[in-house]
Amino acid sequence: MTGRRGALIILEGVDRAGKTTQCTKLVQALRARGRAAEMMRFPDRTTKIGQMISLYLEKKINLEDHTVHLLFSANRWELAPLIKKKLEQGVSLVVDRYAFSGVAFTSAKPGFGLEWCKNPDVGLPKPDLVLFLQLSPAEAARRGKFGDERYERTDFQKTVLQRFEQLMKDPSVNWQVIDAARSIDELHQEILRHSEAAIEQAANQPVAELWN
Ligand code: Z5A
Repeated sequence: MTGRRGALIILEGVDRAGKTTQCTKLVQALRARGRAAEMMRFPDRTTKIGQMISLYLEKKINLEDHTVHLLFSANRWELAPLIKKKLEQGVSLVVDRYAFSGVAFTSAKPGFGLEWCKNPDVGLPKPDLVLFLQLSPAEAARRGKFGDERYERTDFQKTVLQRFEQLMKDPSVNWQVIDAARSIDELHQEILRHSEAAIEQAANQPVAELWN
């Protein structure tokens, strides 16, 4: 690798925690500071696999639970070469959901263990920073009702949060828990501070493999 690489920064969190809002603001702020930065999101609904996932989330088609888990993972793998290329070109990527959502959502379904759920994503580009936007169900409810998509139900989201909490115990991942109940700007300042530190730290290291 020649030159400084970009950092892989992931935003995770429960429904309506403000991930998309913060990803957009973070990319704008990094660019304003002269850093190369781009946003990505998972699922990426623009690819063939992503279109199938989108139909599933919109409840227009049904898919067997193992199958859809593998499709979410395949959606990340199909973009993994692009992620690596951008990072090596010095572009920092700010990503709205990643493998952690994949594991948390599937393992919230009956009969799915964390380890099985993690396996398909083992070896993906490893994030340099995972920001978990923490928001209580009551506070999330104040930000509006759930939409009509699959998984947008209070009981299911509570189990998803428990699974995220299990994943956050893994010290091999650089988790930072952010109290998302504050104003958009307060949150943004904290997220920017963590991101700047991660970008500096990642600059001279090779891209590692997740859960390997
Ligand atoms: N899924 C999966 O099963 N497996 C996988 O591998 C992956 C995903 C990757 C994708 O949904 C679904 O797929 C998701 C997980 C599953 N299912 N669920 N639930 P998506 O990515 O298309 O959409 P989303 O992630 O569910 O969006 P969201 O969670 O609803 O929103 P958000 O990005 O966290 O929040 P936002 O859009 O930025 O803000 C929500 C509202 O709150 C909005 O009106 C904002 O103006 C407001 N907001 C934001 N921040 C604040 C603050 N600080 N104060 C007050 N109001 C705020």
